[in-house]
Amino acid sequence: QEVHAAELERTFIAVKPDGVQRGLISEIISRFERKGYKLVGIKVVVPSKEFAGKHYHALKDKPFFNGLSEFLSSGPVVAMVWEGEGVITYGRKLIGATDPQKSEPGTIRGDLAVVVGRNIIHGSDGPETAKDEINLWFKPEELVSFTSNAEKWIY
Ligand code: RTP
Repeated sequence: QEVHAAELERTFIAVKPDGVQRGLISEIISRFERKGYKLVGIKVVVPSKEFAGKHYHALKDKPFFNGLSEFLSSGPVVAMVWEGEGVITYGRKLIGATDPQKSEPGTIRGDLAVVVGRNIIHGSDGPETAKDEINLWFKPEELVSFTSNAEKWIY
């Protein structure tokens, strides 16, 4: 079956400051990479609180919004775009439930985090948010499109 890179779905994934400080960047990248997803954009940034607020704009009425925006801007974040069939929904599965107390073992949060305020990773929750978040964090020229040799063995 022919699958062209340009047609594949993309999602925004971020290792939050707690994941970076705990040395979990490579562990997280590894889980997405081994699954068969393709990294098409990556950078390390310290977002401003205003930028973090934009990222979490859908949660602006939540009581934890201020603390959450402050936390996301408290240190380096690894911002990434991953590509592949079903990557938005399956990426959320790899990540696990929002509250690590409820995430299954085997998921990133289930294996590596304990409380909801320090759940180490973010992943877009649908096609619209994926598009918005990718546009917020990345310029088009910061993303690549390529066909890897492994692809014919994955699809
Ligand atoms: P994310 O956006 O980070 O992938 O998380 P999510 O979709 O699984 O969860 P969402 O409801 O969108 O919440 C975003 C982030 O807010 C923090 N949070 N804190 N009760 C709390 O203190 C609380 N609830 C949510 C978490 O860091 C969550 O990932």
